[in-house]
Amino acid sequence: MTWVDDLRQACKDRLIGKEILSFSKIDSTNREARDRAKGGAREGLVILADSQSRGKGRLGRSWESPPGTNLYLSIILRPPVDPSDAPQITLLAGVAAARALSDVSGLKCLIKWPNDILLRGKKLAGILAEMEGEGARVGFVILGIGVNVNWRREDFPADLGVKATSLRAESGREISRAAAAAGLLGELEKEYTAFIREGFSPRLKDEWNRLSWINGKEVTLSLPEGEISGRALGLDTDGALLLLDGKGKTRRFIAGDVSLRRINKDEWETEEQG
Ligand code: BT5
Repeated sequence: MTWVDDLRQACKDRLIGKEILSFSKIDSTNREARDRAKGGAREGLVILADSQSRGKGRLGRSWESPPGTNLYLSIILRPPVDPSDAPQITLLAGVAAARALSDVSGLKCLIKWPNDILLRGKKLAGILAEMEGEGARVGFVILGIGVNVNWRREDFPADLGVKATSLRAESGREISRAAAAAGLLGELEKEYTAFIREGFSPRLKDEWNRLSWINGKEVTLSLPEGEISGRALGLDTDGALLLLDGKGKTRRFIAGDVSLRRINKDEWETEEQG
């Protein structure tokens, strides 16, 4: 993959992407990154693949990963934070991805809590952050991101047709994978280093709320004990999602515990039951 050399050039002086391992085919970049992290690989290592045979989503779901067209990458992070703060990594990655993908395409990409990037209401990218604890500390986080870049609509599997999209399908033009990946890793570097310095800052919270697709919408969350519906109010100061329930009570939810199941009855269900 020659475009990976351009990406390496763009990332050579950064923490994230200083070293990039590229595979033409792999089962899952998250699996590979996890194995390498366990073996002591340094923070910032990026595992990239042209295609995946077992790309992972959350809760045992899968990620469609055809060759020659999209981005599939995983980053090893070693944040010095409590495990309870690890879900904030997904939130900062959402901000970074929405901004980078908007910049490279000129189209407005938004975040659907907790881990999707949407373009015109359809899923453009997904984030999968997997944490490994070391006692009371985070040992490492594998931050995996899949982005549909040049995937043609006619090549989407039938079941994704109505709910997924790609940068090319929406912009009508080919987008450089090197440019998309360099922008994405660059924004992640900015947000991650700020997070290490400042924690989950008011600036990051405000930025997330500005890029949120669900704020103000009626949503249904799937919890282990059942479903709860209400109006999404946006993130709280610590990154919890605030939901105004039917009784007028504001409730808080942490990404990672729950998934968003429905946005209004007339819109497509955004997630299958896990
Ligand atoms: C996610 O899961 O959205 C996280 C996806 C993370 C994928 C990256 S690729 C690089 C790295 N290595 C991995 O092995 N994984 C990460 P979730 O919220 O569970 O969404 C999964 C659902 O999205 C599926 O059940 C489908 O409905 C849908 N889906 C699958 N493939 C898709 C695609 N390419 N584009 C849009 N939607 C897709």
